[in-house]
Amino acid sequence: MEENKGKMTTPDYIAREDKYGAHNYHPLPVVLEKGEGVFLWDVEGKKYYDFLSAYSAVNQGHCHPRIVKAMTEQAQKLTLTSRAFYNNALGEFEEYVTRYFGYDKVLPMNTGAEAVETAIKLCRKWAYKVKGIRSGEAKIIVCRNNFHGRTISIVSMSTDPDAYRDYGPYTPGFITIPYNSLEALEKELVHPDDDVAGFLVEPIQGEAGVFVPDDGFIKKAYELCRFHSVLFIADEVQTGIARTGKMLACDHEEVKPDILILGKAISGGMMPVSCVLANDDIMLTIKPGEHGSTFGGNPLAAKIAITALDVIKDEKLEENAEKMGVIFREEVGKIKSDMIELVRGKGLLNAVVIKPMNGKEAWDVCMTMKENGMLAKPTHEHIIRFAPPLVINEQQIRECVLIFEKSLRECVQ
Ligand code: IF1
Repeated sequence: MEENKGKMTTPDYIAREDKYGAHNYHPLPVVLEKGEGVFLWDVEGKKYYDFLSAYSAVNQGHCHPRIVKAMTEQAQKLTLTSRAFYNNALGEFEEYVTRYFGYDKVLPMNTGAEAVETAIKLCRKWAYKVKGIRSGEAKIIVCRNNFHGRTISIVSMSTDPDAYRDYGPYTPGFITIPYNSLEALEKELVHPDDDVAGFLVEPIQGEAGVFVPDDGFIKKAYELCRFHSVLFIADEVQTGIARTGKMLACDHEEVKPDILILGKAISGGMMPVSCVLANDDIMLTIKPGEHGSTFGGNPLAAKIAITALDVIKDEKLEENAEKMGVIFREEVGKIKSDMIELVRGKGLLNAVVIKPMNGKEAWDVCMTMKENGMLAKPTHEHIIRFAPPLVINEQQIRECVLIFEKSLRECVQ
C-alpha cells in the first residue's frame, strides 16, 4: 500500500513480489529505487556499482540526462500513433539509424526477441522470394548454447533445457551446430537440398557465459555464408552499441551482417526498442500488412533511440569500453585467489569463471559483492558476468576490482 511505503524494507518488497508475481526469476535480494550513471541505490539508501547494466541495456549509464530530456519532451507531445498513420519522428529515426549503421532500411520493433523473430521471418521470406527455396523448406543454422530470447520459435532453437523444456511443440526449420566451428558450418552449408537460408549467430555468446569465438571465426563464417548465398544474421542485441569496444562486435572483424539485429542499449534502457537492419534486396521482400507491431516505431521510442545513439558517439563510449575492458581483465588477472579459474571477454562484456571452494559458489561471491557495494549476477552456477555501464572511468574500474578481490577473500574465509 502506498501509505505504508515509508515503512517498507527490503524483505517486505521481496515478499510482495514473491506473493503477487510469477516466479520466473531468481533475483539477488536487493531492491533498487534509483540509478545514476554507473550507480544504483536500494530502498535502504545503500549505493552500489552496477555491473550488470540491465543485461547491457543501459550502456549509456542509468538515467542519462540527455536521454531523459529527449524522453520527457517527446512524452509530452506524442507517444504512439500506431503504424496506421505516419508520425514525424519515425522517419527521422529511420534515416538516422540506417546512416549510423550503413544499411538501406530498418524495421523497428520493441524487444530483442521480437527483433530476432523479425529477422527469422525476413530471412525465410527472402529464401522463398529471392533465393528460390521450395515453399516451407527454408532452414536456418543456429549455434549450440545460443540465447536469442524467450518466444516459442526462439526457444525451439535453444539447446538449454531450462529454456525449451515443456514448451513444445516446437517450431521446425532450425539446424544446430557447435559454436565457433567453421567445419560444422561448412558441412551444413553444402546441404544437398540447398535449402539453407540463413546463419543466425551471436558474435559473442552472452548467456552461454561470454564465450568469445576464435579470432577470424566471424569473418570466415560470413565469407562461407556469402559463398553459399546464405544470409549472415548477427544477433547484436547484447553485444551491440559499443559494449565490446566497437560499435558492433562484428566490427572487430570488419564484417557487415546481411541482417543486423539490435535491441537493449539502442534506447539506453529507457523503454523497449529494437530493430532489424538490412539492405533493400532483403528488406523489401516483406510487403505492407505482412509484419509489424502496435508499438514498433513509435515516436517516443524514435526520439529516445536517436539520442541514445548520439550519446554513444558523443561520449566515445566504444573507446572507453575498449580501454576499461583491458584494465579490468588485466587487474582481475592479477588477483591471487584460488576461486578465479579464468577471466574472458571483450570490451566491457566480461565473465569470470569461479571455482567453487569450501561450498562457496558464484552466487555466494555475488552476495558478498552486494554487501560490499557492487552488483553482479551469476550465470550457469560458476560464471559471473561483469558488464558495467560504459561510462565507467578508470578509478571506478580499479575500485571495483578491489571490491571483487575483497569479496573473494571474505567468501573463502
Ligand atoms: C532475461 C542472458 C543477457 C540476448 C540476445 C536476444 C535477446 C537477448 C543475444 C532477447 C536477451 C537477456 C534477456 C534476459 C537475460 C538476458 C541475458 F543472461 F540471457 F544472457 F543479456 F545477458 N538476443 N538477453 O542476450 O532480448 O527479448 O529480452 O529484449 O531475463 O531473459 P529481449
